[in-house]
Amino acid sequence: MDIRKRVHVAIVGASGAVGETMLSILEERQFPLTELTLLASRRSAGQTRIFRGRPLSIKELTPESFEGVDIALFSAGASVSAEFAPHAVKAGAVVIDNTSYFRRDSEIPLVVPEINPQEIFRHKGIISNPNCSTIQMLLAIKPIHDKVGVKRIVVSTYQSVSGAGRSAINEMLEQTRLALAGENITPRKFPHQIAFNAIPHIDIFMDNGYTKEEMKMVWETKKIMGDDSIAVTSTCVRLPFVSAHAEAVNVETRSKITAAEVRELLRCAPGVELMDDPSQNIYPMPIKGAGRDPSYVGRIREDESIPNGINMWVVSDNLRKGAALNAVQIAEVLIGGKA
Ligand code: NAP
Ligand code: 3JM
Repeated sequence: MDIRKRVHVAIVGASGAVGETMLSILEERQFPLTELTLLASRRSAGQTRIFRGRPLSIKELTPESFEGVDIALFSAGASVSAEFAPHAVKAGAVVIDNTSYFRRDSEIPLVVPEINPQEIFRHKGIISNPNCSTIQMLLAIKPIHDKVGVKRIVVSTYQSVSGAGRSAINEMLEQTRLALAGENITPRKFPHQIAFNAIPHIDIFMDNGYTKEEMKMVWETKKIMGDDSIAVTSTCVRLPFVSAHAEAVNVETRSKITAAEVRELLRCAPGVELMDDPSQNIYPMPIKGAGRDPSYVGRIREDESIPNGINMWVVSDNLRKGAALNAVQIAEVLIGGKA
């Protein structure tokens, strides 16, 4: 791709929860476009979406969809990226991929622009966007790692249903209505009833007993931070609210840092907003994070069970910073704009 100020962008998965959020974010941030192409499966081809006040029609994704496209934002699932990202690259586009398909490939940059923007420019056609749970956690971890070194992270997530797509949101809302009416519930998207429940199972189970979502946090943390020595262990749980993920994050550091020092660091950390005043009942919650850009951090405390430890509570909108916004920020760096 030539480095130009205005570019032709394609969104693959434009009718989905992430794709529609990409559309809003490109509009909000006045992304410099020459053209916007919306792509999805045959199921939603022909539907329209409003962009900058005008209807744009969704086209069916084919191998030929990428002619003239400079940047292709993919969020239609791992198998779609596996099949179609190579066609986009062949046509000369840079792919920014929201799926897990390429994330562990050492040749492919895995980028959070506030943390490792320099990685963007070593791409060979594809740049991966990390998992939502990893992005929001690392925005809070990075300043601590730079200051005192992070040895080990123990994280438990409280993830909203929108992370599993539009059909998952609808299923949770419908199950809630059925449960309140005392009617039978048949799970479809989730392995169990999600309404009024907590499910410790996101993505598939791996041979080691962890879920793939949990392992993504382990693998992606090391790659993004460029430090294989950071130990990570994770438990990922799905909860019945629509938007934003929350995380209880325990960090063991290499040397001592106080809670006040962490607050000071995070007050001016890029992509982070401190929300930490227990005396006023102020701390992040999904209803505060939804629809907003930052990774909110609060409940910062010293872990009194070990010499060098910090506990914190991190909340961010999984469809925005966790997916669409991070991808658009990568595109902005690519074209030489703001990050
Ligand atoms: P979603 O609401 O279910 O939307 C899926 C989108 O993919 C729809 O636009 C759908 O089009 C399209 N699609 C599905 N199969 C297709 C095919 N064979 N060809 C073309 N388009 C196809 O899901 P979502 O929440 O937006 O998530 C989409 C993907 O983004 C996920 O599978 C995941 O890989 C990734 N994701 C990443 C993060 C992250 O943390 N970075 C977070 C959430 C999701 P139709 O309307 O035509 O079916
Ligand atoms: C978030 O098609 C798929 O297998 C997609 C599953 C998925 C992913 C993923 O693995 O790409 C759903 C929701 C993610 C993600 O960001 O890792």
